[in-house]
Amino acid sequence: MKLIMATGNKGKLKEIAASLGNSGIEILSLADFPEIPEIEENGATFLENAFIKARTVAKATGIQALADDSGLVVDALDGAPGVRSARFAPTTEERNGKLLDLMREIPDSERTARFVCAMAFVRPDGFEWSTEGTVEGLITRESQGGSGFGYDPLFYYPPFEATFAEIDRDRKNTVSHRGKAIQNFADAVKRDKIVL
Ligand code: ITT
Repeated sequence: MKLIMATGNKGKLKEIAASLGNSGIEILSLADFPEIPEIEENGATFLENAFIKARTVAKATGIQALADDSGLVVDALDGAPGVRSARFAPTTEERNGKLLDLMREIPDSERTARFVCAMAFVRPDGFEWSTEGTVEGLITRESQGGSGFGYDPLFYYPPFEATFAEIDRDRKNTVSHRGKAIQNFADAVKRDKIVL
């Protein structure tokens, strides 16, 4: 069966494809549908934005869609960058530099943060389902590691004593916000709560 991942983010897509690797699901992405215009993510929450993306893509293609809206929530910054994680600054480098700057004076004990991932599944017949995954960590004082994407080099995960950019994709998927959300999706498919 076909499933469109309603994302243009290659980092997300690789993680999701790795998690659903043996499921028999044929995963397409927005790269396969260049005619779909850019989707405006104007929701107030991760979940609202995930549904905006999944509904738009399911409607435009007539194929069931799964969307991931995610971001980094930093306690010392009152939850920023949050739903604006992708728009915090123009490039990944600038976003990460800006976050490090804003956190410069924050003591170690107050550097707590979490990644949040809301996932929304929408079928063209109107069936909808959603889930959320989170993972707790700390914001580093400098960029550490070269794997992963986005804010991964700044997100220190204490149980692994490493940032998400210092571990490989499969290890990240075992504990990450996205790994948890996609596992919930796979479980729901397995238990026939979602019929693809
Ligand atoms: P799509 O909307 O096309 O899926 P996007 O990159 O715009 O792609 P979001 O709107 O959900 O996605 O923004 C997510 C932001 O949070 C983006 O800047 C990511 O780099 C960051 N982010 C989300 N999950 C992450 C992860 O696992 N590791 C590092 N950064 C992450």
